[in-house]
Amino acid sequence: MQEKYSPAEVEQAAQQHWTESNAFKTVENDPRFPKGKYYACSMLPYPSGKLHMGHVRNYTINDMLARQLRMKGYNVLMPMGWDAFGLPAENAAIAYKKSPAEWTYANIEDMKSQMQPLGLAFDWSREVATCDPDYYRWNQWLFLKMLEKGIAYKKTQVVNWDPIDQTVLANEQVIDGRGWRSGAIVEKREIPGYYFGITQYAEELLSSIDQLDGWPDQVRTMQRNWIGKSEGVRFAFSHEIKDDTGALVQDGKMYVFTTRPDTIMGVTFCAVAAEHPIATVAAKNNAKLAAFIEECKAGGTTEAEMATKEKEGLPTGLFVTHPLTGEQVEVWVGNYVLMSYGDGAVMGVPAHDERDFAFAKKYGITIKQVVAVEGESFTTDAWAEWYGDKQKCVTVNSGKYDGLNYKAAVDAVAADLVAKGVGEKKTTWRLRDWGISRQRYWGTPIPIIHCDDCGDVPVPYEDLPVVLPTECIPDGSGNPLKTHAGFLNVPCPKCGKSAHRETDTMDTFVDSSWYFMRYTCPDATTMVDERNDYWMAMDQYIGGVEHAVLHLLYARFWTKAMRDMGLVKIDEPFKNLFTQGMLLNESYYREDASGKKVWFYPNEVEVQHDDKGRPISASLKSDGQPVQMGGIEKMSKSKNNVVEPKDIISQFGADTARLFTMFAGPPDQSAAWSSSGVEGASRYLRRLWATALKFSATIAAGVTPAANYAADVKALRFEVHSTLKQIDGDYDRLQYNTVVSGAMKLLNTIESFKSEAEGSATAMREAFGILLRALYPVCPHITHALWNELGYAKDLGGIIDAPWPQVDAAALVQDEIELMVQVNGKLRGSIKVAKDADKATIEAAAVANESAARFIEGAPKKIIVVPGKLVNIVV
Ligand code: ANZ
Ligand code: ZN
Repeated sequence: MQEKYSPAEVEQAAQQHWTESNAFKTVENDPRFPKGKYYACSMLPYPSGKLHMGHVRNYTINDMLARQLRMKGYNVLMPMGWDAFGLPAENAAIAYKKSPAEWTYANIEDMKSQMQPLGLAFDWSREVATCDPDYYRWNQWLFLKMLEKGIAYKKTQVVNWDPIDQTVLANEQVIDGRGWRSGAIVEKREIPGYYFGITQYAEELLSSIDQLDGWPDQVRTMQRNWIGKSEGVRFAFSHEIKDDTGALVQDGKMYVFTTRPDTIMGVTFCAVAAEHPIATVAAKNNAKLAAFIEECKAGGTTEAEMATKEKEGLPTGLFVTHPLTGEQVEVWVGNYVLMSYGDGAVMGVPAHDERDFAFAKKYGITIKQVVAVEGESFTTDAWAEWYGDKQKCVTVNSGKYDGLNYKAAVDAVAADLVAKGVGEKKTTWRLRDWGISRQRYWGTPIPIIHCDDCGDVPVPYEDLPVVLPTECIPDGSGNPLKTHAGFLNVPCPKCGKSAHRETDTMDTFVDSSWYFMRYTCPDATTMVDERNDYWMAMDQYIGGVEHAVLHLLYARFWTKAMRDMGLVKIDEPFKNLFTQGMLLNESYYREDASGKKVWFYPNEVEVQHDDKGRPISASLKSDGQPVQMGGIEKMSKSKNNVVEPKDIISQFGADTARLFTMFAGPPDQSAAWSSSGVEGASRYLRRLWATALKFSATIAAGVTPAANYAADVKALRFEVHSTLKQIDGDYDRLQYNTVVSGAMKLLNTIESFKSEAEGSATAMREAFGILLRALYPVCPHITHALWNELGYAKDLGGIIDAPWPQVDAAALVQDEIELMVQVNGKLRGSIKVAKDADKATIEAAAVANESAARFIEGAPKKIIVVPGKLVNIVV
């Protein structure tokens, strides 16, 4: 055995062994694994080219899970792939004048080579890159199937249009209303696009969230809110408002949707969205209103923007009739009314809707209370929460509806509206159909051919895939497919006349909606085959909480659509979801003359601490002058606080990098990088090596079973098995930081064990074998080496498939137990007594305890024994 731990040698040898033995190749129904399949997968990365420590943390979580479950007898699948289409590749192409394909494939190679030294147990034979025609042909295939089934369809959509670059912009490319590259004022344009009818699945997507009990509650709530089911009433205000042609606008009915029909007698105005037909009519002869409408249309329309924006509006001078009171109600245009929700119009009840309240206060509109809560008083001075609390409310000032609770009032109002033929109960959803058309080059081509005679013709199945030309170098001005004759010009599949291909490509969320199924059968000649039935549903999915809504919802929808086509048998793709936390790091900066922040690498900086070890100031090592402490921030290139895995690996080895990222904190929470933490992890592994060396002869001698264990050996076994029990529980909960602290405790216990009494060698061999296996999923290389060096492999085979150690219940039975001794409730010492000692013996031992005795004068008043825990002496 080598005297000194050399991570580079150890890791190289272990990885070579795994590669040569094809150790991570997974096959279905592998008879070596009696417990059956377990599919554990990390969300696939975007191949940016750079692997960062955050990736290391995520993949180590995945790797620990996979390696431990394999030892427990599961057939574990852990694949990896690349989310390879998308905008950054096009931007890089513009910057470097390279095709997105070249850039992407080079990055994949590069990132893979940065992943390899980490020793992750990926089955690379199942690698998928979503930009590969063998993959995206099935996006196209399922798109065509969805068209056939009416799940996919075409309609016009409003997009951000950059008039200089002649291109559609994603929301994040619009900065302060201007194109990110051209600086041109962005226009909203209506253009045709394809949609997936995810709303057809809204009810099921919502109700089956209840079954996803292996998902974090937070994510389930976010999904529920995103789907946003609202139950209420839809009804019409009648009116005489006419358009230019003299026709009644919307047949004289202005529909609204409300979740509070119980407040209908409190309506004092109505508000419509800027795009509503009544707003259009009113703006004809009203320049001020027309300008306001234009302003509203240009502004952002995200939920967040709507919620925070100052409520503004203008009256239209037009009136509608209240269906129950017959009163005339003025219509306003309000910037908080969304055209895309409900009917784009609301009944304004300022007393009980917070937005209407703010609006009415601002414009002096009447506020009329129509519901009350016992014991609460109403004023129009300021908004109070209870004004909107429907569950507690009873109707007041509402004529024939007075005195009803929420449900009764809703039923009564709805019944009257139904009787008048102007409304009914209705469920409204926030969820919208998924627009998948992107006017972009680097994505899956939408398999449609446009023919002047036949219209939009689906590409015949046998002509798939529609291959994306890979040689284009976009220059930022529009989609290069639009001028690519070879791609564009094709005969119409129906009539044979010359026609042209659709040049839009699919949203990259399509790619990530099912890649995890393709891993199960990457070479299948159909979209998926029976291997997918074996592996899916996935047992554990691991990824960032930033995907809590869109990606996970799309993947759930896609799975249900595939199920309805008979392609899969499952209803939900992911049984368990784990959302890992981010890795953060200190940041340091100085402001230059212009006030711009210049950031320094943490290792260029010396930090001064106070006597409690808290950082108080920092200075630059090179000039000794102070720098500002920027706090602990997400690792980011712009703040110079990124730590590169390759630097840590070359200095300390992959096992240290992995150990640190797991020890840094609970995996589902963010954790801070710390150089001293990394050094600590490295020291621990050197100690592990040294301890193995020190005890190697004892461990070798320990192969013979012991007939009996001396008392101090029993104490060792008690420590080891109770720690193992803790570690087992932590593995089950993916609480890997305390797995590491358990392993640290085990090493301390082993290191300080000096006995040569009966059974000591056997117990030592057992203890070290448990430590190595407990630590193997975190640090697979060093434990692989020591397992072999210390001779465990002779009995148990390589550590990769060694049986997971069992807690020996007998070792947990203690002959002696420790009890805390308190005097007047204050902890003063502890005693060891026989496990079955009687009360008198315990009391005598407690009173005799030296450290407690110092606080006792004369005879104690009372002694209380809490069995198994403590003795309290009252004096
Ligand atoms: C009157 C009312 C009184 C309302 C009250 C609420 C409280 P959720 O729960 O999100 O579905 N609303 C309807 N259509 C709208 C639109 N296009 N843009 C903005 N707001 C709209 O919200 C439903 C409520 O949002 C509806 O119920 C309506 O205001 C408003 F005390 O009607 B309510
Ligand atoms: Zn045709």
